[in-house]
Amino acid sequence: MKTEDLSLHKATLAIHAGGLKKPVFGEVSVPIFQSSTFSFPNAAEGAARFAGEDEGYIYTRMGNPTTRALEDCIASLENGYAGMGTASGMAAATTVFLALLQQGAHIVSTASVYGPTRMVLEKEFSRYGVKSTFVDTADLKQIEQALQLPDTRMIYIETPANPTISITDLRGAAEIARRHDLLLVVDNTFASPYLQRPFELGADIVIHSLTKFLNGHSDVVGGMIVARNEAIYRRLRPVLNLFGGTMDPHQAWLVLRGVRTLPLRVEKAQENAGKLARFLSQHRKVTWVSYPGLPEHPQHQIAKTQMDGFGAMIAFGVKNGLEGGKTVMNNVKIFTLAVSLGGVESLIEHPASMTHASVPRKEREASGIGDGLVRAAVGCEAFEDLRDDLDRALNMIPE
Ligand code: LCS
Repeated sequence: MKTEDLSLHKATLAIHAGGLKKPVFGEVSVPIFQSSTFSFPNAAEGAARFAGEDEGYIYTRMGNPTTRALEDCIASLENGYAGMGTASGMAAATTVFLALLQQGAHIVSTASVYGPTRMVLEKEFSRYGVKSTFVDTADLKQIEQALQLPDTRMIYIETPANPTISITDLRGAAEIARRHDLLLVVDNTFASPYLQRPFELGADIVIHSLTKFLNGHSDVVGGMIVARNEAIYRRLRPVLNLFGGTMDPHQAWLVLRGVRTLPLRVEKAQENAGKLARFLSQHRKVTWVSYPGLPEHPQHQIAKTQMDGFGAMIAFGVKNGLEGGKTVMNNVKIFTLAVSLGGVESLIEHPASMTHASVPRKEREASGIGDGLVRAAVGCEAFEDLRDDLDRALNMIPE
């Protein structure tokens, strides 16, 4: 499926990967093939496409040229075999669970994952007999201890994790998965393939919420599953097509447009984030900062070896806990108080009452998501303006 020259730099592939195999008019941008169905030149050809003997398109839920261009692009950036566009990041995660976990199966996952990823396993997949255990996967021993062999079939890691920004050693997790014949699935949303490529570290499946850095403009919801090899792809694709959580071509086109500037946006946003993390760690109203680029981050060394940069997400605590956090969120003017991340604009939010409110308090606190945690998704504005904005809002916290 891969047709790209993978020896090229990711910054080049982000711009060039995933064109049409046969341009129609020599167009430079991939067109939007806004067609639900595709005609067959004759009945034999229609039958051949359904039999999988001919690669031509049939029906957009089963494949579309614009969506395919994005799938090829992300698969190239990840060094994977093939991508599968999904309606959202949640559709990517749930398709992987649907396809690969049967009744009685058990999954071990990062405690600090995106709240709905945890909830869909604990509340929904549990109704079908799928068991799940959430541990601090930054500590590899906890993964090993949580295994319920032979029922455990999958290790599902989010790194950097949402919202604690803790880092899991992917090579170590892959070693555990290989030793016990388990699948390693990595949610690579926070890093993006520009900063981290889990297949190179031993993962079997990578998923993304494209809504974030890959699209980058806070105007699309979408997801992607990338398979390491053909065998895994063949287990996933029919399930995605049958359950129907597939991507629309217009959605794919917008994300493809966003991906073309991924390297520029990520470089700028993480430069801002690195400077802001240092600024916050010295601010007298800030009690702690979690950013993998800071030497005091507990997994700083692992982040250095498995990532090409430290990303643009920061978690921090302020004096007066939640009340202090509310003062900051209600008084910023350039940061926008909103969930999501990875857009060119900087956002700020409170996970315990927003993105992770669906996780019961006890589990939330055990996962390191205290009421005082504020999450900043740093964008591409001028650093000085972001710094002054946070400084002014922080200084409004009473002594
Ligand atoms: N994985 C991660 C790491 C995420 O952060 C999100 C969404 C998803 C998967 C789900 O993707 P979606 O279906 O929304 O495209 N994270 C969000 C967040 O932190 N704030 O708002 C959404």
